[in-house]
Amino acid sequence: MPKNREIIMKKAYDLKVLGAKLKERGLDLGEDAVRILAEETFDWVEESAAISETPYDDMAMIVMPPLKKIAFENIDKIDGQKG
Ligand SMILES: [Ca+2]
Repeated sequence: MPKNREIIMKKAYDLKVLGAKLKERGLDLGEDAVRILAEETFDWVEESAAISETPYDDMAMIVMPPLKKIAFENIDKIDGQKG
């Protein structure tokens, strides 16, 4: 599936835009699927940073807690219900 360049993001880290882009490419993910994807991706990045030789990803870990907080708050809004 080709990438859709028509969907424009106007608000930073807008998951609705990401969801729309993924749906256009054949991945129609609900809140639970997005949460699992985010949890595993964050874990994968953190585990990689811990064992990699470059110090740059270790520095990036400083922003992980607030980034994860923002991400999971937004993911919780996907189905329009709390939790
Ligand atoms: Ca929710």
